[in-house]
Amino acid sequence: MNVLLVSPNVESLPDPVFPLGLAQLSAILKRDGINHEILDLCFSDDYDSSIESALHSVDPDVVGLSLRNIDNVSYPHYITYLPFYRKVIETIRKHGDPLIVLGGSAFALLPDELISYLDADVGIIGEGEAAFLEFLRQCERSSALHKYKGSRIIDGRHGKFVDLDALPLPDRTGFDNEGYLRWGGMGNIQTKRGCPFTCIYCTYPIIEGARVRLRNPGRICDEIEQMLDLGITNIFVVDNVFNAPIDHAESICREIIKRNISVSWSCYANPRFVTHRLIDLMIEAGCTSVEFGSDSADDVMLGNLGKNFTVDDLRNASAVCRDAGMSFCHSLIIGGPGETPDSVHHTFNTVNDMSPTAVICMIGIRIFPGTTLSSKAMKEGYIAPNTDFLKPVFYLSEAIEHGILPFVEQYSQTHSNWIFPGLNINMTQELQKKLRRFGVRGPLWEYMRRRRGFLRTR
Ligand code: B12
Ligand code: SF4
Repeated sequence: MNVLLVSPNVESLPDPVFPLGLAQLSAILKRDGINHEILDLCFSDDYDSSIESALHSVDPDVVGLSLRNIDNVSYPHYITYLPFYRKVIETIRKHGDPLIVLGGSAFALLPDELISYLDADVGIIGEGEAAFLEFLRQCERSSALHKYKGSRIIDGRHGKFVDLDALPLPDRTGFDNEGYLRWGGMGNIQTKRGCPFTCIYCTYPIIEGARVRLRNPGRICDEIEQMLDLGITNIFVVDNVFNAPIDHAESICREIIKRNISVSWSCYANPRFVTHRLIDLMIEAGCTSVEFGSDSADDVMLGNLGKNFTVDDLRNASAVCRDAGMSFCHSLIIGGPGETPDSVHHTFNTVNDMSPTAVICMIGIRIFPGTTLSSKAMKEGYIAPNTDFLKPVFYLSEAIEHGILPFVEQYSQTHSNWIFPGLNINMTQELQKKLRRFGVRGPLWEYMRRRRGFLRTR
């Protein structure tokens, strides 16, 4: 049995992102002796010929496509990746007749819609490690692969979450690690899966489950050491929230310090679980920045969005980071249910007073089925029951709908450390390339305060 694992994610903003899920699947296939190769289209400058030559060299029975993003969830200038995925599949079909299997976070969000839009054979929802392997074993036993043709969905989430410590470490050897470090500024690692919190718009519990499963700090450090051997010196921790549970976060830092590992890293954090002790440990372990999933700095809006912290928690977390000298960023989502011009002004002023290194501000919330926001929007008549979610649909409170874009355009002119991805304000592809060319590593927002001076010197 020959397998080709494909990453068709060519998005380069905010950075090209290493396909960690595929590296994890590659490790599983290697462990079980299944012959496979990787085709990562991220840095290809001729997609058709990259696909053609991979098919020629592997002659795959099965092609596994890792679908990470549906669209860039950014309003108003959104990008959808689906036509590109369709083109990739069409090109594969032009050169052979392998079974096409879909998986990845994007697939988990819209499985029925994607399998039919992309005309694939099989789709696996959830963690691929157990379900994909089981499927390949079935294929091996069956002499007639064609019986799997025709859209079939396997739900890999049915109570069978994998034991993370029983997994082999991700196999990064078939990938362009140097390219990701140079142009993406970092590699990535996962220290847990699952999120127990209940933010109304969030898809993460659908993708990873609500039960938190932790990895052993020793295994995590083994993986970091392996990454350092590959030259990956800067890492993003992809956990939804790194610092909850707080004792797990502390144990990881202690293990990095104990082993004297020299690595720079950054992560997402929840402001409710920030203490001086944790932030000091994180800095000692090489952490250079944290990104808070704050969403708002208005207590009513935090409640409406289902957040489990208050504006006081945000103030405290910001003060702790400032005191310790840790770069920090607040990620905001403006326009949720109940948002008004007053709550927007309050949020902007309050966040500014916290003196963050940067702010990443999204306008409108991309609605996905299965979330509380989706049911609410349907109940309010904001979206119809037969809404086509393949197209980006955004929730934007009526009270701010008309004034918000001119307001942020104007605001950004005097706040150069505020990034508005949906409007390409203060972070563009040109700026990103420029900074990476100078060897800048880590999340680029870390450089927002220094940016002006940095560019002036050129
Ligand atoms: C960390 C993260 C980021 C970081 C990444 C940093 C880094 N250097 O790694 C940053 C901040 C840069 C980022 C940016 C973006 N992100 Co993001 N991100 C995530 C997050 C939280 C984790 C992703 C991850 O690494 N998971 C760990 C790996 C191991 O899991 P995995 O890839 O899903 O793989 C598993 C399964 O999916 C499956 N699987 C994977 N491939 C395959 C293939 C087959 C054949 C099979 C069977 C199974 C399978 O098995 C794997 C192992 O269990 C997810 C949310 C989430 N919880 O998944 C969002 C998420 C992936 N991001 C999302 C989006 C939209 C974006 C952006 C477009 C946002 C923006 N406008 O900037 C950009 C795109 C960047 C890019 N170049 O692609 C969306 C994608 C879905 C969607 N809505 O379209 C997600 C799901 C969040 C959401 N809003 O719903 N992101
Ligand atoms: S937004 Fe973050 S904290 Fe809230 S449910 Fe999603 S992953 Fe969990």
